[in-house]
Amino acid sequence: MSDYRKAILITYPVDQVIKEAISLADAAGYSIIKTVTQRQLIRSRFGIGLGKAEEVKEMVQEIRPDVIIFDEVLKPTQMYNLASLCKIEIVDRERLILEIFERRASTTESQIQIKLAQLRYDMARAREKVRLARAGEQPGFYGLGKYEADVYFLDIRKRVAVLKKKLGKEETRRQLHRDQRARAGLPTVSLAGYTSAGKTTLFNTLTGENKATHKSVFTTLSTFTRAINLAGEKVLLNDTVGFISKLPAYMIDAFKSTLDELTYASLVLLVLDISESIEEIASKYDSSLDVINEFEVPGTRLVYVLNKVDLTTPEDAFDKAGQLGLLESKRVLPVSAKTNYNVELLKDLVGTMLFETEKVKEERMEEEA
Ligand SMILES: Nc1nc2c(ncn2[C@@H]2O[C@H](COP(=O)(O)OP(=O)(O)OP(=O)(O)O)[C@@H](O)[C@H]2O)c(=O)[nH]1
Ligand SMILES: [Mg+2]
Repeated sequence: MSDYRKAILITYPVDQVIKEAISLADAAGYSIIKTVTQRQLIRSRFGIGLGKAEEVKEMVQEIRPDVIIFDEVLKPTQMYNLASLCKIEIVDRERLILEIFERRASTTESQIQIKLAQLRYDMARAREKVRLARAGEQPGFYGLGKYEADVYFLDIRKRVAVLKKKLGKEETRRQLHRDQRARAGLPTVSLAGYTSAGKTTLFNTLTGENKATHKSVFTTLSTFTRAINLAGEKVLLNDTVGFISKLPAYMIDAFKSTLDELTYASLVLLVLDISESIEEIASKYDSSLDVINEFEVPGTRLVYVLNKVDLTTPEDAFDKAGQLGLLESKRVLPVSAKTNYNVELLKDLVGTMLFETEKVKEERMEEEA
């Protein structure tokens, strides 16, 4: 595809990591023409070691890519150092994810969230430039003096405040919906999990919807809710934004209002792509737990959906779930959102859990009354 920009990728020497970085790059419109790996990407000066950085510099001169993609979140100084050495633009993992979100954001809320995340990203880098300029390590701030730099910060701060206010309004709107649902007494089930685990495919299977699904990362960037029937009762089902590893906390923050649904959900279906290697599954599971913990979802409200079992076997799925220590919970089910395997069973499980816990709650309330 001709509108793809050419990139050199710097990443870790681990197959799954390389694969993910390439698919992130692809989703942001870059094609990788060369991959450089190193075991350590968080060294202080350039992220990579000096020798490796020199190698990359030569490579850049030789193959003339448009950018270097660096598969870690770089500090502004590291990014500046590497860019100056190689004389090329650096897109770190954070920037890359922002670029994908920017391309995909379609709802007002997600657009505001992206804009906010971008301003924070720019602000951190501008601060660093000012610091370097003051330390005499870098000439002026975009050729501007201290006064102009202050004006620039003030301007960003104002824009952040305006966006936050807008986002607040969206949150209020969402909260109103939530209150209405709560008043209607409808339990909510949220689908959560790493990007591409198959959340939306399962959402479509359960609701009969036709929301976009794709093999590419971050297909879904906003939450949808639909009502379904479980055990003869009406239940609301939520699809959410996918998770990814190595994300700075403020990115989770930017999506907090969307992911807030997790806090309010009666149950969270944690969707795992069980067809992947155990290492891959384990690392994605860890990243997912990090996010889920941010939203204070207790373990007892989690159901583990071992999705894409059509690409492997139920035995293999249970074996992997066992290695993750999930079997004791008894809330584990291999399913295929694609072939519908065990989807009815999943509905039964969720229905039982919801309405049994509801019953237990009612009984407890009656006891207390
Ligand atoms: N073989 C197989 N493929 C599946 C299954 N479920 C989903 N997929 C595929 O996995 C890819 C990702 O599916 P999505 O439903 O878009 O994943 P998601 O979790 O919503 O991803 P994000 O929205 O990016 O967070 C798509 O290509 C789906 O067709 C399954 O049960 N079996
Ligand atoms: Mg999705």
